[in-house]
Amino acid sequence: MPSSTTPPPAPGASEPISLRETARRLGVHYMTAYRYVRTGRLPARQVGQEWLIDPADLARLREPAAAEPGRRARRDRVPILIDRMTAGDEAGAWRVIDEALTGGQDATGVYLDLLVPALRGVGEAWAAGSVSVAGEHRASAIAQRIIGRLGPRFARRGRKRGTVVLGGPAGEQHSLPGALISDLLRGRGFDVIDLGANTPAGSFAETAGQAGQLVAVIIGVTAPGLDDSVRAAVAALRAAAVSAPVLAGGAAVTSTEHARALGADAWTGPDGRAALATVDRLAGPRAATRTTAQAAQSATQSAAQSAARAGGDRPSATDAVSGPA
Ligand code: B12
Repeated sequence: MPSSTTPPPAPGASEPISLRETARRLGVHYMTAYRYVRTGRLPARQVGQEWLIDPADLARLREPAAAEPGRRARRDRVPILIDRMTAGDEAGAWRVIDEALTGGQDATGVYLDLLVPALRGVGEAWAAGSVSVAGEHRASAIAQRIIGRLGPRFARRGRKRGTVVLGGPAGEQHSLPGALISDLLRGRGFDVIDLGANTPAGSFAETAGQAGQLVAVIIGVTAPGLDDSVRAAVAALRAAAVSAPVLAGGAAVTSTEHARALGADAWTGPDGRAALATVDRLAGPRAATRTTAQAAQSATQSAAQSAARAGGDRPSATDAVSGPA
């Protein structure tokens, strides 16, 4: 046994090192090194009370900062958030969000440029088998908590621009996309009634029928194979003589043509920003005096512009404006 005055032997080059040794090697305060670990920036495993770090990870931690400081750090948050969410580390996941907010990203940016890509990343990892079903569920639960904490930031005072009713149709289990879109719409001054996932067709009609100053009903579908369910919701809205435009959106509705084939008046467009632009157009100054068909035509143009801007494998603008309103 070494005496208490003898310094501990230096660990071998590849042996795991303590947090204190990590801080010393990085030239940072112990608490800074601890924050790197808690935010997932530095991989570590906990043995009893102690964190152990692979020295090779210190080099990886230094490299990105040296290469491209600002931009790199922001893009690097998505994989860190995926890592924290799938590990079930709510505090660590929140720290990533908090860093983004204190770094100047607004709540809309946090949703669309951090949380949405992270959720998609979780899905890819699950599909590739590198994250288990349990990991995906842990990540979903943490996403729900993050949305709960960020939601109040979207509250707007003053006169509302009208009401949007949205939800997932019967059979749809994904509620997070609708919760995100709801907050974003609230942030633009709308009252939003989010019916959540798995909404019976008749409940869309009942809610829309009771809503004051209804701007639009959005049926959001993420899971594939639910076209009939969307058709049933649209049919119930028509049967109840709801006069506001019915939009179909979400990852499983891919074009204006698709939305119309489901009976909807228009498509939200391919992503969250497009959906906001589409609803904004509907609620424009002349919205109150327009017919459903005119409003839907306007929404279609907005979706087309957004699809064209999104580019890549998104549907083309021609696709989005084809066919009569
Ligand atoms: C979390 C999750 C779940 C959770 C949902 C928890 C919850 N409370 O929401 C659970 C575990 C329940 C789940 C279940 C399933 N899931 Co899932 N899930 C996901 C995951 C990882 C994240 C979903 C999410 O919130 N995304 C973030 C949102 C905001 O992104 P987004 O969908 O792209 O939304 C944008 C657009 O849709 C757009 N938008 C435009 N207008 C509008 C309007 C509205 C109203 C909305 C909502 C959106 C919208 O704006 C959004 C923001 O830009 C995705 C991965 C992914 N790529 O998204 C898989 C994913 C969607 N799931 C998938 C699958 C296969 C399933 C299951 C069928 C699995 C199974 N075998 O049981 C079931 C579905 C059952 C059902 N019938 O619904 C696949 C779908 C593949 C496909 N397209 O064919 C995905 C893509 C995973 C994958 N890579 O394969 N899932």
